[in-house]
Amino acid sequence: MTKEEHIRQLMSDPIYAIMGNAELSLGRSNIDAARQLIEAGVTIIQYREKHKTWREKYAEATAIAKLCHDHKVTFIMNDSVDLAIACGADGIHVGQDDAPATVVRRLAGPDVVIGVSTNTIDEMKQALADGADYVGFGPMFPTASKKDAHEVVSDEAKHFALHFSLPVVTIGGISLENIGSLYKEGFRSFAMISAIVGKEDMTAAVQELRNALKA
Ligand code: TZP
Ligand code: MG
Repeated sequence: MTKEEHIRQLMSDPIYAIMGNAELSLGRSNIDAARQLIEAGVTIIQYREKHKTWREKYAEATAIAKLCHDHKVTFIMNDSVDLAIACGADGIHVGQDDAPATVVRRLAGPDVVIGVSTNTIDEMKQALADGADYVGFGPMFPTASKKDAHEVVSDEAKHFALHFSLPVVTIGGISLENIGSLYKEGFRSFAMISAIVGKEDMTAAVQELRNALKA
């Protein structure tokens, strides 16, 4: 798939699953989690593993990238540009403390999707100026999945995000109970850890989230 096709997928499928870190995934292996996510019909998967060695992540991410490519699933690597390039990821997602999108672009080339985590209006503007393809925006709600998460986004930032020129992927504390409220506010893309890989039956979890968006 081309970069444009991946971005289209990101804009048309509201569900963006983040996996990695077994303790957030009921102890599943990352390969099992990826396989189950693909079976559940997820089309955007981010690999976010904060504990393993580079070699371990490389081996795992290479296998998951292949699974994703075989199923036309967009595979995004969190944090690490070198891992993303090495395993053939479709995209790279960087935070405010990681390499800026300008540098990621220089290293990874024109064909990779770049996402940047943002919490404020200034961070969204900077991501756009730096050449990001989409922004992660949050936390929308309090979350236990990220120890150093920022405060929940302001109403002003939400308003800005709803009119922003880049695709906005909301994140942070999104659940079956509150995803509908974000949809009603106008948000169309939702990245989740606990509401998907934190559930025993991920197929049911994804289906319920999709149903909640239709309701
Ligand atoms: N970035 C901002 S909040 C967050 C990340 C990675 C955690 C999201 O996890 P959950 O379980 O969906 O709240
Ligand atoms: Mg990061």
